[in-house]
Parts: sequence; structure tokens; C-alpha cells
Amino acid sequence: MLDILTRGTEEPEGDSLPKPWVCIVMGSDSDAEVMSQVADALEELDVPYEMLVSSAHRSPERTRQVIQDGEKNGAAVFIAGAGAAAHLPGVVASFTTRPVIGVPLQGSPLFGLDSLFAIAQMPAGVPVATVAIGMAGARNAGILAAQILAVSDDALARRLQAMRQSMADAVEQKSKKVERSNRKGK
Ligand code: RP5
Repeated sequence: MLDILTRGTEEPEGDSLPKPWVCIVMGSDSDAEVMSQVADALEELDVPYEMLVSSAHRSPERTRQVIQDGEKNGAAVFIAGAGAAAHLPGVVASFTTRPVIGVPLQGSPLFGLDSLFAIAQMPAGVPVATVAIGMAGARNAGILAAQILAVSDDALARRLQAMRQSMADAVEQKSKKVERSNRKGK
């Protein structure tokens, strides 16, 4: 059987289970620039991932195989990004009961609205957690996957807290650049 994904096949050390990881799938290499935001966020949080291209329409058999191999090899969360008639996240969700996060991409003449609707409007029973169109959504998909894994990983939960703190610190720095007042006696 084709074994497209291999990460989880490494022998675990001692009695420990292989570390859960995130499987990132995109419909085309033209999606890679935006979807690299997912990988960047996971790297910042030290979460293992694998990222590859598989198309719901152009390579349906490969897509089924990727999800089945991913499940078998310990993928705990799937993230699927696609543009236009973006059926990939829904198709991924049809092959697994693990959490699936969909990232709508905006390359089409409809600026990603087509993709957003295609990903978000899943029929009852087969959910896809849908994030915002484009770069912010891709980054949030990575963070959301980490948050799911952090439910059973205290060290990861602490890294997520640290990420929030650094955002809060950055807001204070940004404020300092614009703060002004004409209130007398202040
Ligand atoms: C979708 O069609 C892909 O996810 C991509 O966003 C879009 C265009 O794909 P290419 O024609 O660039 O391969 O399936």
C-alpha cells in the first residue's frame, strides 16, 4: 500500500507513544505561500507537522490515501487549504473523525468567497472548522490545531500562553508609538 506519510512510523522511544502531529494538505502548489503560514505557526509552537499537496478533484485517490496514512501514522489534526471550488477540506473530513480545519484561499476571481462558502457550508454530521480567508486564517489554523493538541499537552499549553503574552506585549509597544493627548494637567 502506498505510504505517503511516514512521520508516525518512527519507533517510539521506550514506552512513549509517538508525538501527535498535524497533517497539512493543500489543493495545489499555488496555495503554498499562504499555507506556509500554517507551518510557520506550528514551528513557532514546536508542533510536528507534515505538509503536502493533494487535490480533491485532480487526485482523489491520493487524497484518500494521505488521510488514511495520516490517521494510521498518528496525525491528530488535519488542516486542509484550497481555493475556488474548495472541496478538499470537506473531502478530508469525510475520511476521518479527527478534527479538520479548513483554510479558504483567495486566488479565484471571487476573491475566496467561493472557497469560504464551500468550506464552511458542510452538511450536518461532517464538520470542518473554518477559519478566515487567506494569511490570517492560515496562521489561525496552525494555532487552533496547537490548541487542540494542548488539551493533553501542558508544555504546549504553556507555549500558547507565552505566544498570547508576546502579542499583548506587542500591542503595548504599538500603543507607545501612537500615544498622544492634549488633556491639560495629565
Ligand atoms: C484549488 O484550485 C487549489 O486549492 C487552488 O487554490 C486552485 C487553483 O489551483 P491551480 O490551478 O493553481 O493548480 O483546487
